[in-house]
Amino acid sequence: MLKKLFLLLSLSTMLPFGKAWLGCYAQNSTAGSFESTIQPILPIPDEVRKPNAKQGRIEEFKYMAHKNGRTFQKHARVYTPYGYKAEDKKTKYDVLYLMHGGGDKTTSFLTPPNDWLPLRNILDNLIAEGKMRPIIVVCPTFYDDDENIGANNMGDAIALTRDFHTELQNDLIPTVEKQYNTYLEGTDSIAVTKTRDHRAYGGFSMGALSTWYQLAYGVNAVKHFLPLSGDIWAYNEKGEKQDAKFAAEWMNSMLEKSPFAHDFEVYGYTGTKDVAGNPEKATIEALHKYAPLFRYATPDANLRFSMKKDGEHFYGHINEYLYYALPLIYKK
Ligand code: FER
Repeated sequence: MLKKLFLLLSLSTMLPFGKAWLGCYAQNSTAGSFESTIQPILPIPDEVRKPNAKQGRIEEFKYMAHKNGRTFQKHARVYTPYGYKAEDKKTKYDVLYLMHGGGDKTTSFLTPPNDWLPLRNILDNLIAEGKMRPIIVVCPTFYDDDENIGANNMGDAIALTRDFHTELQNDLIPTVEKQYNTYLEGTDSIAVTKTRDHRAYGGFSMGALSTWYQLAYGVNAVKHFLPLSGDIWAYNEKGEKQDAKFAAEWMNSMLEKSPFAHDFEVYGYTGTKDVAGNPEKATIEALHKYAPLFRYATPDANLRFSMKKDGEHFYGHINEYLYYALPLIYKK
């Protein structure tokens, strides 16, 4: 039985890589600028950067959160695809939750500055071109709300990302998935678990950390995971951050407790010039080596990983990763 883990204020340690790992890379690298174990990676087509005529909508969604004996209002951004009709209750949609990075907010993924590759254009274009099923995207915040970001330091952010799975399960999923046309029937944990195949969770940087913690603590609620530029932060009982091997073994021991230990999938992405690049690579390598519940580079893989050459730590590149990943999860 694993002792309770404590979280510390510290950034990830860079770890060296063995030859076997690099060999695995060379084998899977492609002519494009993106190394992948998933599929050949082509440059992002220019059309995808432009708005499609068939555009989805982005709305503000308000809900009540319950935390540490407090009840308070929070909000999230919700993308509904082109053609979504609130009154058509028979057409149901899968839901992707996307968590922002440290110091960011609910608008960071869906409405970033215009010069970044906008996620909404990617979604509109992939859906209009028939490359993926239409889905609903929900962008919440692990902070108490967008307004209080400045009140939280990095130490808070680690605890907030670790604990967000409780709010997702108890407050956000039951409200947002009842308001919108999704597969959720009922609001209790059994109803949430029953529909986990229709739910994905991803995030950037500290949002990627929240994704790893969602996998560790909340795999019963979610099946598909997208850690984008972030590694697993795991700690010993003294609160000291441990290496990737420890983190991988910790993750495996957490998953072993779930009936869904054999029913989840991870799509990890990062970039070679990203501060999280080597740390996430080390995490994936360690999961492959030390976490038997993860199958990497096998025909039945549930762990996939790609690195964009020269990819950096910002949403413009992160959104490119979603362009590749979403059609894999939401096959037509
Ligand atoms: C990482 C590198 C950087 C990571 C998170 C960060 C969870 C976050 C940095 C920041 O918010 O300043 O590997 O993994």
